[in-house]
Amino acid sequence: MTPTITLAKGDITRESADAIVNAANSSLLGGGGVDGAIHRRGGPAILEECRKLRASQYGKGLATGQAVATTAGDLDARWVIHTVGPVWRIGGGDASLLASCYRESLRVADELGARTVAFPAISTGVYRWPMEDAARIAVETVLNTPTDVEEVRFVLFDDRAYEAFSRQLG
Ligand code: AR6
Repeated sequence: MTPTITLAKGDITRESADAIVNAANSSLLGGGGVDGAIHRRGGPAILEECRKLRASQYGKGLATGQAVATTAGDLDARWVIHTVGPVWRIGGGDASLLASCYRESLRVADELGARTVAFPAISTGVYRWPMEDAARIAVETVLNTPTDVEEVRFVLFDDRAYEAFSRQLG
């Protein structure tokens, strides 16, 4: 099935969904941007599970393009799915890894039985991926990934991001 794609503007930590995706880093131990906001509002239970994941399966950290779930703590969701986007460097970035973030997050969502999943615009902040290109990869990947997820909601922090995603759906 192809999920219905919806767009929302604002803070993803205010959303209600089965799963909220976090644009994390490979340490899984928090950071700025969405990651910081999710840990702040979600509370310490998320970090506690992240630490356990580091101590068990992910001693070397979570690889770029991969995804793993924890509790959502105090967020209005059942799970947070952490994924690590690729960094945009001068000259470009590995688009297949950015696509992989969306694909792997949906795979994890399917394993959990999540039906609604909220995504931020992965890699478009600290990791500097150009918004227009990131929006294209995000929308194309979701539309081309078989999943039981019924709704994918892109939660965009500002007008620029919202408009870039709107153009992809237009
Ligand atoms: N809700 C929705 N979107 C947000 C929010 C929010 N609360 N806050 C920021 N954004 P970023 P990245 C937007 O930097 O580029 C962290 O330190 C933001 O405007 O959060 O994947 C991690 O620990 C941008 O469009 O993630 C990593 O080290 C988008 O979310 C690194 O940043 C992604 O920006 C990951 O960098």
